[in-house]
Amino acid sequence: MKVTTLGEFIIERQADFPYATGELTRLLSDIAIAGKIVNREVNKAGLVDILGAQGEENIQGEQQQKLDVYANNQFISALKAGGEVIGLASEENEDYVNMDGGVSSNAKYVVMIDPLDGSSNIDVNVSIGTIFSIYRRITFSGPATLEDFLQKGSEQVAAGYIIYGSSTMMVYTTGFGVNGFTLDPSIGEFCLSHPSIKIPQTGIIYSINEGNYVHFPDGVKKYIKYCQEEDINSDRPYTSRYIGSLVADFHRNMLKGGIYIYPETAKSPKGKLRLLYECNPLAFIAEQAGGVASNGYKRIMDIEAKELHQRTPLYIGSSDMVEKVEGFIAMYAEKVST
Ligand code: AHM
Ligand code: MG
Repeated sequence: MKVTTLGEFIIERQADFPYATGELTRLLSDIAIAGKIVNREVNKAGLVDILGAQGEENIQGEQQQKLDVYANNQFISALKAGGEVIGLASEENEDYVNMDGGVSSNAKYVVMIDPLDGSSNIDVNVSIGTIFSIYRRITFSGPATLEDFLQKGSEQVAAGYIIYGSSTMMVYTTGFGVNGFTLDPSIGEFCLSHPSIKIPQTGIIYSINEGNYVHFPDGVKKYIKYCQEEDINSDRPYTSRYIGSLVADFHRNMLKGGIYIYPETAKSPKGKLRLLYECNPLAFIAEQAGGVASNGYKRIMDIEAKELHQRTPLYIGSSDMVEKVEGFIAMYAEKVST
């Protein structure tokens, strides 16, 4: 059987766009190469002295792990050298990194990235991921400015993730469906393994950190009880699966059908996850695969971004399931207001 590599696939796709310049193709290839390098380090994390905390906190006040820092540096240097990116914002940097000057002077894209999400799982050999989001800059020249980064998710040109799991995969969309590529370590190439991914319209998996139950909004509490009730017609009770690694939880639910929820809580009224480099890119992928991504009230990709590290509640996955929980949230909100 003929194997299609990621490189071949993006070049074949580019041929459908006669005016394409190849810049996005090169940018995606740079991300894939940096991903392979990060994968190599993740795979040998138990072997070398790379495990454990770096001893510094990032802008969110969380402990940075050595591999977070390593991954951040890899993606920044690959994209700087590639010359297609004018600026990059990362979960690991308080401010965005400007890349103007040199090979990037005429670059038209900005990238937002979570270089290693779920990093608390590194030390215990659980799947982690890289999430990225690509926009066209909206300013015309010179260095990137904050407004280039604060675009709505609906303006994304491409988005994707790399999951470092039992195998390593890159999944991405440019707005024409979602395709997944599994890394074949013997040839060092991502190979097309999951063409045209579609999220089942409904599923039987719900993923949420139930330890926070007492802090959840009432609509979410009621939805969880609904998931746990017995009903043969709708296959309930559903199955609860929560890894605590967003990419892995999302990936499983996309392939099998399910919902991932990180709601606002009494402790974190804006939720935990970040809009620009965690929620928007996964929302773009979810929608392209036929799913839904919401903050409980509205589409994630319609949210106005006001700051780089903005947080939002996230309800994402199979359309019927996200709509169901939105219904519970709306029902409770009505009861409160009447
Ligand atoms: P991180 O960006 O600091 O790694 O945190 C994001 C992670 C997600 O991968 C995961 O879904 C979530 O945080 C888990 O949070 P919690 O431990 O509160 O359930
Ligand atoms: Mg993260």
